[in-house]
Amino acid sequence: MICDTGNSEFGHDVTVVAASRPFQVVLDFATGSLTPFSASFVRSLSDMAHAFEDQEAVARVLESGDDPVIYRSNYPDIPDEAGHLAFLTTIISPGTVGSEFYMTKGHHHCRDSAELYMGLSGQGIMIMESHGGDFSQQELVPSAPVYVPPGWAHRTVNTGSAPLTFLAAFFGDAGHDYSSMERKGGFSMRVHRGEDGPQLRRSATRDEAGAPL
Ligand code: M6P
Ligand code: ZN
Repeated sequence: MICDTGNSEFGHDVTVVAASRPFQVVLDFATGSLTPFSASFVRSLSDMAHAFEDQEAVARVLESGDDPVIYRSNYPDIPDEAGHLAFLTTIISPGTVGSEFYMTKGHHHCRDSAELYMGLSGQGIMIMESHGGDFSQQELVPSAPVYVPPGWAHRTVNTGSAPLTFLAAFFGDAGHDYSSMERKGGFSMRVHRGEDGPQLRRSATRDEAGAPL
């Protein structure tokens, strides 16, 4: 369920399975595939160009005729209703736009509610920001699930040289709200490739206190 306009990936019909009876999927930790009951969607750079800070770098890539896949997600058809537990796998490609690592768009939930992330392969960082502007980061690696409390926007960043795959589970009626963070100018911090590894840098759209400029 999307409570924004302009994000239809979760809106299209998926007829692979109705979760009214117990079912099981086979999860491949290396590739993130969920079989046999899943549909998938892909987000390429052109689908989320504004998420990246360096707009000149975005333009250079797109004008060269390239439109790299930033991430893809696989999901079974679970109703977007209270009481259900939706889950997906997401695979973020390795790479950067300018110096900023490939990442998800990042969202709040329309109904503030928690989410659990479990790294499957690769390595990354989750950045999280509350409605009030508190910031938190956690590594996302296999064997160390990350709990995102209600009211915290969340974005996942691939800081490694291999694909980052993870599983996320959230309430069926949570919904995806992208525009709240966009209205603030995006997340207050961004993850860049630094000389000694991943480096967290304040977003150019935010002042020292994290307020939108
Ligand atoms: C995780 C979950 C999904 C989300 C996906 C991509 O798998 O949180 O709900 O859609 O990551 O994140 P986003 O939609 O913010 O780009
Ligand atoms: Zn979420």
